[in-house]
Amino acid sequence: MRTTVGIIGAGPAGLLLARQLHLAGIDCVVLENRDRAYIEARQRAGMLEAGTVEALRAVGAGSRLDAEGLEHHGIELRFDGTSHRVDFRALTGRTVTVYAQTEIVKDLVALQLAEGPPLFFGAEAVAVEGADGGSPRVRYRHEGREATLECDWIVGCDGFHGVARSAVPAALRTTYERDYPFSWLGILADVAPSSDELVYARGATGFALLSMRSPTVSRLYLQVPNGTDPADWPDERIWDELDARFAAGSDPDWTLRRGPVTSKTLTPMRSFVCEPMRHGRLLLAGDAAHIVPPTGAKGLNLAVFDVRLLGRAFEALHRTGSTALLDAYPRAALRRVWQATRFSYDMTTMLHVPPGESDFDRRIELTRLERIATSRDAAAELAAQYTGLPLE
Ligand code: FAS
Ligand code: PHB
Repeated sequence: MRTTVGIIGAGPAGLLLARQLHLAGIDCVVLENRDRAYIEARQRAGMLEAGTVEALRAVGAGSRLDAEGLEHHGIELRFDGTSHRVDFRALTGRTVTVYAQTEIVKDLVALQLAEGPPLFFGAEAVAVEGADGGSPRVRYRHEGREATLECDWIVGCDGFHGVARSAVPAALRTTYERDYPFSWLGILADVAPSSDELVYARGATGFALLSMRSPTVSRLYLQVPNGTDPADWPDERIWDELDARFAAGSDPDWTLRRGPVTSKTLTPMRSFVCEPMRHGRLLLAGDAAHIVPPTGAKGLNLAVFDVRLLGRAFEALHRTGSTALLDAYPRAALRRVWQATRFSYDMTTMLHVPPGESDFDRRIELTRLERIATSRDAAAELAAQYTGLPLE
């Protein structure tokens, strides 16, 4: 099989890139190792920057998002007996939208199956070859046999555990990593959210986040030790600990509504960046190149930013023959990756309670939070990063 752009992975990055290329008249193929049901059910992100909403609308994937997405104008921070709302609209003029990554994947898969380009499920890429030579190709397994996808370009959108990144020679690859000493226990619950906006809380025993998926489904996260077994957290224990941590705010009458927990997943927390995001005719996008702790709600949005740059770059190449934007991609993408990595690191260290935290470190983090609560400049910086820096 031969195509112009071979895309490995049908997560948000791969699917959005395929849609952009298809609409630009650029031939591409997507290889996805899982089946459709699996990728559409994988519980992950939920908070979209305005740029991500724009990008989905631009490719015709915005109608359900516009109908069901929840536009938010701010978030609430709770810590040390106080509550503080960060008003994104007033501080930046921008808003964010809650719409689950699972729904984005469903919307893009439906469009691609209806209109193309080819999307092969159960197609596991096993190697990327020839990226730095004249014949880039992806070797993959599909329906029990080995096959090869010959390409002009290959984009690795295969996530943190994919194969594309390893095709950048180790001698040319630099990785930057930090693993955090805690994880998130994420739950879905059939109960109306107890707040209209997201609540980030730094309780005495750890972090908690109240998010949502709809007016009747809550999404909540709880900081837990690494290696936690979700089975050790029955519903009552989860709700009790969430209650204790959200009580860090100033409203004694606020209550956390409880309901049946329908999903429990453990997410380890790490920061990871791979440089460069290109090797010859192989480009990396999304989690294949970078991972951020989800505290800043950047992971999915960074993946979208990468493929917005790539969509423009391939379109320019297709129209004019110029590779200038492709050549500029690694630097342009990494500039934003590092901004998001720093922001996500700041949000994570400020809001979590690491094991054995000293009194001094606790006071430092509470002082950082107090600065955001009392300084318009500090609040504006958080709001600018959270809502997403402009595309340019
Ligand atoms: P993805 O990992 O989504 O997609 C990669 C795709 O490639 C997958 O479908 C995979 O099956 C496929 N693939 C892998 N290897 C392959 C191979 N060899 N051949 C073919 N296909 C292959 N972000 C937030 O902002 N907020 C959150 O709360 C949040 N929670 C998360 C929880 C978890 C458990 C994880 C892992 C991530 C979470 N993230 C969160 C980040 C997440 O949303 C990612 O940023 C987002 O999925 C990135 O999208 P992609 O780059 O497309 O990678
Ligand atoms: C979510 O709704 O899944 C979500 C929102 C904000 C975050 C992380 C996850 O920072």
